[in-house]
Amino acid sequence: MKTINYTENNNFKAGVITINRPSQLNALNSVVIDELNTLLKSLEKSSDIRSIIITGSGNKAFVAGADIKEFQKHNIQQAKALSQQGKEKLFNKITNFSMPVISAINGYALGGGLELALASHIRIASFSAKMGLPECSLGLIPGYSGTQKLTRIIGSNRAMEMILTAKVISAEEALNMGIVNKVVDQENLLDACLDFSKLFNRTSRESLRAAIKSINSSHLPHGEDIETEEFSKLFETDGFKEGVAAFLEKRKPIFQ
Ligand code: DAK
Repeated sequence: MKTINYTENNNFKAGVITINRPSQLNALNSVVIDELNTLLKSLEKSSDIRSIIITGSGNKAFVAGADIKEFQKHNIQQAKALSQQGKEKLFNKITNFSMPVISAINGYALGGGLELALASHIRIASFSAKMGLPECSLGLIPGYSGTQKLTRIIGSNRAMEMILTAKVISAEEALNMGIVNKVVDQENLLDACLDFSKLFNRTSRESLRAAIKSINSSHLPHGEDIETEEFSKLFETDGFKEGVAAFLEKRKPIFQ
Protein backbone atom coordinates (compact mmCIF):
# COMPACT_ATOMS: atom_id res chain seq x y z
CA MET A 1 0.00 0.00 0.00
CA LYS A 2 1.22 3.47 -0.71
CA THR A 3 -0.21 6.86 0.05
CA ILE A 4 0.10 9.67 -2.44
CA ASN A 5 0.12 13.26 -1.27
CA TYR A 6 -1.03 16.31 -3.16
CA THR A 7 -1.32 19.87 -2.06
CA GLU A 8 -3.88 21.64 -4.19
CA ASN A 9 -6.26 22.51 -1.40
CA ASN A 10 -5.88 21.99 2.32
CA ASN A 11 -3.17 19.36 1.90
CA PHE A 12 -5.50 16.37 1.87
CA LYS A 13 -4.24 13.03 0.59
CA ALA A 14 -5.70 10.12 -1.30
CA GLY A 15 -4.73 6.74 0.13
CA VAL A 16 -3.80 4.40 -2.72
CA ILE A 17 -4.18 0.68 -2.05
CA THR A 18 -2.60 -1.65 -4.61
CA ILE A 19 -3.67 -5.30 -4.41
CA ASN A 20 -0.39 -7.05 -5.05
CA ARG A 21 -0.80 -10.65 -6.17
CA PRO A 22 -0.06 -10.34 -9.89
CA SER A 23 0.90 -14.00 -10.46
CA GLN A 24 -2.69 -14.94 -9.57
CA LEU A 25 -4.17 -11.88 -11.29
CA ASN A 26 -4.78 -10.34 -7.84
CA ALA A 27 -7.44 -12.94 -6.98
CA LEU A 28 -8.92 -12.33 -3.53
CA ASN A 29 -8.02 -15.00 -1.01
CA SER A 30 -8.67 -14.74 2.73
CA VAL A 31 -5.20 -13.30 3.39
CA VAL A 32 -5.76 -10.46 0.92
CA ILE A 33 -9.22 -9.78 2.37
CA ASP A 34 -7.76 -9.60 5.90
CA GLU A 35 -4.95 -7.30 4.77
CA LEU A 36 -7.39 -5.00 3.01
CA ASN A 37 -9.53 -4.90 6.14
CA THR A 38 -6.55 -3.87 8.28
CA LEU A 39 -5.49 -1.19 5.79
CA LEU A 40 -8.98 0.26 5.53
CA LYS A 41 -9.28 0.46 9.31
CA SER A 42 -6.00 2.33 9.62
CA LEU A 43 -6.73 4.71 6.71
CA GLU A 44 -10.13 5.54 8.18
CA LYS A 45 -8.42 6.91 11.30
CA SER A 46 -6.13 9.22 9.33
CA SER A 47 -7.34 12.81 9.52
CA ASP A 48 -5.49 14.04 6.42
CA ILE A 49 -6.83 11.34 4.07
CA ARG A 50 -9.94 12.43 2.21
CA SER A 51 -10.46 9.46 -0.15
CA ILE A 52 -9.18 6.01 -1.05
CA ILE A 53 -8.18 4.62 -4.44
CA ILE A 54 -8.04 0.83 -4.90
CA THR A 55 -6.25 -0.73 -7.86
CA GLY A 56 -4.53 -3.97 -8.87
CA SER A 57 -0.82 -4.46 -9.45
CA GLY A 58 0.41 -5.05 -12.99
CA ASN A 59 -1.48 -4.02 -16.10
CA LYS A 60 -3.50 -7.19 -16.67
CA ALA A 61 -5.92 -7.40 -13.78
CA PHE A 62 -7.70 -5.28 -11.22
CA VAL A 63 -8.91 -8.45 -9.48
CA ALA A 64 -9.73 -11.62 -11.48
CA GLY A 65 -12.19 -12.81 -8.85
CA ALA A 66 -12.39 -14.53 -5.53
CA ASP A 67 -9.68 -17.19 -5.34
CA ILE A 68 -11.26 -20.21 -7.02
CA LYS A 69 -8.51 -22.51 -5.71
CA GLU A 70 -9.29 -21.47 -2.14
CA PHE A 71 -13.07 -21.83 -2.13
CA GLN A 72 -13.37 -24.94 -4.34
CA LYS A 73 -13.66 -27.37 -1.40
CA HIS A 74 -16.03 -25.38 0.82
CA ASN A 75 -19.28 -26.89 2.07
CA ILE A 76 -22.53 -24.97 2.63
CA GLN A 77 -21.63 -23.76 6.13
CA GLN A 78 -18.12 -22.66 5.14
CA ALA A 79 -19.42 -20.85 2.06
CA LYS A 80 -22.02 -19.04 4.14
CA ALA A 81 -19.43 -17.98 6.72
CA LEU A 82 -17.05 -16.83 3.97
CA SER A 83 -19.74 -14.74 2.31
CA GLN A 84 -20.75 -13.10 5.60
CA GLN A 85 -17.16 -12.46 6.70
CA GLY A 86 -16.11 -11.16 3.30
CA LYS A 87 -18.99 -8.70 3.28
CA GLU A 88 -18.25 -7.54 6.81
CA LYS A 89 -14.47 -7.27 6.42
CA LEU A 90 -14.29 -5.86 2.92
CA PHE A 91 -17.26 -5.39 0.62
CA ASN A 92 -19.72 -3.68 2.94
CA LYS A 93 -16.85 -2.02 4.80
CA ILE A 94 -16.01 -0.24 1.55
CA THR A 95 -19.63 0.57 0.70
CA ASN A 96 -20.19 2.05 4.16
CA PHE A 97 -16.78 3.70 4.37
CA SER A 98 -16.79 7.20 5.83
CA MET A 99 -14.94 8.67 2.85
CA PRO A 100 -15.21 8.07 -0.90
CA VAL A 101 -13.57 4.97 -2.33
CA ILE A 102 -12.61 4.95 -6.02
CA SER A 103 -11.85 1.70 -7.85
CA ALA A 104 -9.19 2.17 -10.51
CA ILE A 105 -10.05 -0.79 -12.76
CA ASN A 106 -6.82 -1.52 -14.62
CA GLY A 107 -7.67 -4.86 -16.27
CA TYR A 108 -9.85 -7.88 -15.52
CA ALA A 109 -12.51 -7.19 -12.88
CA LEU A 110 -14.34 -10.51 -12.71
CA GLY A 111 -16.58 -12.09 -10.11
CA GLY A 112 -15.42 -10.96 -6.67
CA GLY A 113 -13.21 -8.40 -8.47
CA LEU A 114 -16.18 -6.67 -10.05
CA GLU A 115 -18.04 -7.01 -6.74
CA LEU A 116 -15.15 -5.14 -5.09
CA ALA A 117 -15.48 -2.38 -7.69
CA LEU A 118 -19.26 -2.32 -7.27
CA ALA A 119 -18.77 -1.90 -3.51
CA SER A 120 -16.80 1.31 -4.19
CA HIS A 121 -18.45 4.70 -4.62
CA ILE A 122 -16.79 5.64 -7.93
CA ARG A 123 -15.39 3.39 -10.67
CA ILE A 124 -12.87 4.58 -13.26
CA ALA A 125 -11.65 2.01 -15.79
CA SER A 126 -8.91 1.80 -18.39
CA PHE A 127 -9.93 1.07 -21.99
CA SER A 128 -8.35 -2.39 -21.64
CA ALA A 129 -10.48 -3.37 -18.62
CA LYS A 130 -12.86 -6.32 -18.90
CA MET A 131 -15.72 -6.78 -16.48
CA GLY A 132 -18.16 -9.53 -15.67
CA LEU A 133 -19.87 -11.63 -13.04
CA PRO A 134 -19.15 -15.13 -14.45
CA GLU A 135 -20.09 -17.03 -11.28
CA CYS A 136 -23.04 -18.84 -12.95
CA SER A 137 -20.51 -20.41 -15.32
CA LEU A 138 -18.79 -21.90 -12.25
CA GLY A 139 -22.09 -23.25 -10.90
CA LEU A 140 -22.41 -20.38 -8.40
CA ILE A 141 -23.96 -16.96 -8.18
CA PRO A 142 -22.18 -13.78 -7.07
CA GLY A 143 -21.77 -14.14 -3.29
CA TYR A 144 -20.25 -10.81 -2.28
CA SER A 145 -23.32 -8.63 -2.95
CA GLY A 146 -23.01 -8.65 -6.76
CA THR A 147 -26.66 -9.57 -7.31
CA GLN A 148 -27.72 -6.76 -4.99
CA LYS A 149 -25.34 -3.98 -5.96
CA LEU A 150 -25.27 -4.50 -9.74
CA THR A 151 -29.06 -4.51 -9.73
CA ARG A 152 -29.20 -1.24 -7.80
CA ILE A 153 -26.62 0.35 -10.13
CA ILE A 154 -27.95 -0.73 -13.55
CA GLY A 155 -31.43 -2.12 -12.88
CA SER A 156 -32.70 -5.69 -12.83
CA ASN A 157 -33.13 -6.00 -16.61
CA ARG A 158 -29.44 -5.47 -17.37
CA ALA A 159 -28.26 -7.20 -14.18
CA MET A 160 -30.24 -10.31 -15.21
CA GLU A 161 -28.58 -10.26 -18.62
CA MET A 162 -25.06 -9.90 -17.25
CA ILE A 163 -25.33 -12.42 -14.42
CA LEU A 164 -27.44 -15.10 -16.15
CA THR A 165 -25.29 -15.10 -19.29
CA ALA A 166 -21.97 -14.83 -17.35
CA LYS A 167 -20.77 -12.53 -20.11
CA VAL A 168 -17.66 -10.39 -19.95
CA ILE A 169 -17.98 -6.83 -21.23
CA SER A 170 -15.56 -4.11 -22.34
CA ALA A 171 -14.92 -0.90 -20.44
CA GLU A 172 -16.86 1.09 -23.04
CA GLU A 173 -19.88 -1.21 -22.68
CA ALA A 174 -19.60 -0.81 -18.90
CA LEU A 175 -19.58 2.97 -19.35
CA ASN A 176 -22.69 2.85 -21.55
CA MET A 177 -24.45 0.69 -18.96
CA GLY A 178 -23.56 3.04 -16.11
CA ILE A 179 -21.31 0.52 -14.34
CA VAL A 180 -18.27 2.81 -14.51
CA ASN A 181 -18.12 6.59 -14.22
CA LYS A 182 -15.32 7.15 -16.71
CA VAL A 183 -12.92 5.32 -19.05
CA VAL A 184 -9.36 6.53 -19.65
CA ASP A 185 -6.10 5.28 -21.18
CA GLN A 186 -4.32 2.72 -19.00
CA GLU A 187 -1.27 4.98 -18.52
CA ASN A 188 -3.47 7.81 -17.26
CA LEU A 189 -5.65 5.73 -14.94
CA LEU A 190 -4.05 6.54 -11.59
CA ASP A 191 -3.69 10.23 -12.47
CA ALA A 192 -7.35 10.33 -13.53
CA CYS A 193 -8.35 8.82 -10.18
CA LEU A 194 -6.15 11.26 -8.28
CA ASP A 195 -7.61 14.18 -10.23
CA PHE A 196 -11.09 12.91 -9.46
CA SER A 197 -10.23 12.56 -5.78
CA LYS A 198 -9.16 16.23 -5.64
CA LEU A 199 -12.81 17.17 -6.22
CA PHE A 200 -13.59 15.89 -2.72
CA ASN A 201 -11.33 18.57 -1.23
CA ARG A 202 -14.04 21.15 -1.82
CA THR A 203 -16.47 19.27 0.45
CA SER A 204 -16.52 18.72 4.19
CA ARG A 205 -15.51 15.40 5.70
CA GLU A 206 -18.78 15.23 7.64
CA SER A 207 -20.85 15.91 4.49
CA LEU A 208 -19.09 13.13 2.58
CA ARG A 209 -19.80 10.63 5.35
CA ALA A 210 -23.45 11.69 5.65
CA ALA A 211 -24.00 11.71 1.87
CA ILE A 212 -22.53 8.22 1.47
CA LYS A 213 -24.73 6.88 4.27
CA SER A 214 -27.87 8.55 2.89
CA ILE A 215 -27.30 7.45 -0.71
CA ASN A 216 -26.59 3.90 0.48
CA SER A 217 -29.93 3.97 2.31
CA SER A 218 -31.95 5.05 -0.72
CA HIS A 219 -33.32 1.54 -1.29
CA LEU A 220 -34.31 1.00 2.34
CA PRO A 221 -37.87 1.60 3.57
CA HIS A 222 -36.52 4.12 6.11
CA GLY A 223 -34.11 5.81 3.67
CA GLU A 224 -35.93 9.16 3.93
CA ASP A 225 -35.62 9.09 7.74
CA ILE A 226 -31.90 8.38 7.51
CA GLU A 227 -31.44 11.32 5.15
CA THR A 228 -33.34 13.64 7.52
CA GLU A 229 -31.29 12.47 10.49
CA GLU A 230 -27.94 12.81 8.68
CA PHE A 231 -28.93 16.22 7.29
CA SER A 232 -29.90 17.51 10.74
CA LYS A 233 -26.73 16.24 12.43
CA LEU A 234 -24.61 18.28 10.02
CA PHE A 235 -25.92 21.55 11.48
CA GLU A 236 -23.63 21.13 14.50
CA THR A 237 -20.48 20.22 12.59
CA ASP A 238 -17.36 22.31 11.97
CA GLY A 239 -17.75 21.66 8.25
CA PHE A 240 -21.18 23.31 8.14
CA LYS A 241 -19.97 26.31 10.16
CA GLU A 242 -16.97 26.76 7.87
CA GLY A 243 -18.95 26.20 4.64
CA VAL A 244 -21.56 28.83 5.51
CA ALA A 245 -19.02 31.30 6.94
CA ALA A 246 -16.94 31.00 3.76
CA PHE A 247 -20.00 31.67 1.59
CA LEU A 248 -20.96 34.77 3.59
CA GLU A 249 -17.38 36.05 3.60
CA LYS A 250 -17.08 35.41 -0.18
CA ARG A 251 -14.05 33.11 0.14
CA LYS A 252 -13.26 29.44 -0.42
CA PRO A 253 -13.97 27.20 2.59
CA ILE A 254 -11.04 25.69 4.44
CA PHE A 255 -12.27 22.34 5.67
CA GLN A 256 -10.38 20.31 8.27
N1 DAK B 1 -8.86 -17.50 -8.66
C1 DAK B 1 -7.65 -18.15 -8.54
N2 DAK B 1 -6.67 -18.05 -9.46
C2 DAK B 1 -6.88 -17.28 -10.53
C3 DAK B 1 -8.10 -16.58 -10.73
C4 DAK B 1 -9.12 -16.73 -9.73
N3 DAK B 1 -10.28 -16.09 -9.83
N4 DAK B 1 -8.01 -15.92 -11.91
C5 DAK B 1 -6.77 -16.20 -12.41
N5 DAK B 1 -6.09 -17.02 -11.59
C6 DAK B 1 -4.74 -17.52 -11.75
C7 DAK B 1 -4.69 -18.65 -12.79
O1 DAK B 1 -5.09 -19.88 -12.21
C8 DAK B 1 -3.21 -18.63 -13.15
O2 DAK B 1 -2.49 -19.23 -12.10
P1 DAK B 1 -1.37 -20.36 -12.39
O3 DAK B 1 -2.09 -21.46 -13.08
O4 DAK B 1 -0.35 -19.65 -13.28
O5 DAK B 1 -0.85 -20.71 -11.02
C9 DAK B 1 -2.87 -17.14 -13.11
O6 DAK B 1 -3.89 -16.53 -12.31
C10 DAK B 1 -2.89 -16.48 -14.48
O7 DAK B 1 -4.15 -16.75 -15.06
P2 DAK B 1 -4.30 -17.37 -16.55
O8 DAK B 1 -3.12 -18.16 -16.92
O9 DAK B 1 -5.62 -18.01 -16.62
O10 DAK B 1 -4.30 -16.03 -17.42
P3 DAK B 1 -4.99 -15.80 -18.83
O11 DAK B 1 -4.49 -14.49 -19.31
O12 DAK B 1 -4.84 -16.98 -19.72
O13 DAK B 1 -6.56 -15.64 -18.49
C11 DAK B 1 -8.47 -14.88 -17.23
C12 DAK B 1 -7.00 -14.59 -17.73
C13 DAK B 1 -8.86 -13.74 -16.27
C14 DAK B 1 -9.40 -14.86 -18.44
C15 DAK B 1 -8.47 -16.27 -16.54
O14 DAK B 1 -7.43 -16.30 -15.58
C16 DAK B 1 -9.78 -16.54 -15.86
O15 DAK B 1 -10.78 -16.88 -16.52
N6 DAK B 1 -9.79 -16.43 -14.53
C17 DAK B 1 -10.95 -16.75 -13.73
C18 DAK B 1 -11.94 -15.64 -13.85
C19 DAK B 1 -13.20 -15.90 -13.07
O16 DAK B 1 -13.93 -16.84 -13.37
N7 DAK B 1 -13.42 -15.09 -12.06
C20 DAK B 1 -14.57 -15.20 -11.27
C21 DAK B 1 -14.18 -16.14 -10.16
S1 DAK B 1 -15.63 -16.61 -9.30
C22 DAK B 1 -17.90 -16.79 -2.39
C23 DAK B 1 -18.14 -15.48 -2.65
C24 DAK B 1 -17.82 -14.96 -3.85
C25 DAK B 1 -17.27 -15.76 -4.82
C26 DAK B 1 -17.06 -17.08 -4.55
C27 DAK B 1 -17.37 -17.62 -3.35
N8 DAK B 1 -18.25 -17.33 -1.12
C28 DAK B 1 -18.79 -16.48 -0.12
C29 DAK B 1 -17.94 -18.69 -0.83
C30 DAK B 1 -16.90 -15.18 -6.07
C31 DAK B 1 -16.52 -15.99 -7.02
C32 DAK B 1 -15.73 -15.51 -8.11
O17 DAK B 1 -15.15 -14.45 -8.12
